[in-house]
Amino acid sequence: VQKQAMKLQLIHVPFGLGAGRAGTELGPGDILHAGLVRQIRNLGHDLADDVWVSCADKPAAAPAPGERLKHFAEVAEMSRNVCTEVSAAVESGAFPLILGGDHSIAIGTMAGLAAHYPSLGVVWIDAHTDMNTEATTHSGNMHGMSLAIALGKLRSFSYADIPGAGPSIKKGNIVMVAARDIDPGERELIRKEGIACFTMHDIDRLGIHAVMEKALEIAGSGTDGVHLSFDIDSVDPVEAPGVGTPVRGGLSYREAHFALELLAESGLITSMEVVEVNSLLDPSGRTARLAVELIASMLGKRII
Ligand code: Z70
Ligand code: MN
Ligand code: MN
Ligand code: MN
Repeated sequence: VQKQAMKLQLIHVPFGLGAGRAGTELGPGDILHAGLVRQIRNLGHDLADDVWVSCADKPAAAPAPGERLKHFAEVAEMSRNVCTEVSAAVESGAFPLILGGDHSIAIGTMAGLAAHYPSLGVVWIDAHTDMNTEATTHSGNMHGMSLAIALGKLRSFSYADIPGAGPSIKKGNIVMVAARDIDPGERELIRKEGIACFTMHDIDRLGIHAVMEKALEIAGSGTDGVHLSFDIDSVDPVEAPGVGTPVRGGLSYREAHFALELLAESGLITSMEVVEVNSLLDPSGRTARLAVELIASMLGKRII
């Protein structure tokens, strides 16, 4: 099943202050350098002019020791700008493809999408669940909180603080895939809220095909759009070594591709973001090249 040609809007978000280590701010440049535009054109899609979100690259101040929301001012400003650009892309009729950056960029992405899709579904493919709040975080890194913020679970930051944002995301519309490194407070919140979470254990047990079918059922029924948030650290570090927090036991090369091929086939996905590529930790460049290949699978590339 070849996907229909689409108009794509690349939105680059060179932001890394939500992560604990430097380098993800180089992600958009590294992914472009790995040949993204050529791949997209080969698939027959149209590209609108690229949008670059201007982001703080140097923190205004070092985080205080024990800070619960590190670089909060910078994350909040970036979130407002991403929200505006993602919203504009949807309005223009384009498929937004957002390139991070660390996973805190998803705060603004989902805020902007929710303004247009009042019942947004979210497929969150990640080694982590990014469900920490200011009360549960051990690191203070805001890329570990994006989903909790989307659900309205932080006291000090919500979509109400982002001009033009939609409402917070409904918990029944979210599904996590490939999780294997969950903090105790995150586990508690996921259980309490009853959020769907397919861990690597579930993928071992059921297979990636069945897991993705269930994931699509959750994010795709009763929703008016489905966002794919793809953290490259969902893939095993053997294939994706250039990530800030590598966790062994991740998706194999084919599991990752097949998952995205199935999402493409479903025709349900209305936006995508790819985050956490850190080529400073991968001089070989294979992580950025993998990101390009996986994006191509999501955009309709088939083996034959
Ligand atoms: C941990 C935290 C995280 C990504 C690391 C890790 C979060 N739960 N997310 N890498 N993408 O610091 O909150
Ligand atoms: Mn993440
Ligand atoms: Mn992650
Ligand atoms: Mn932790």
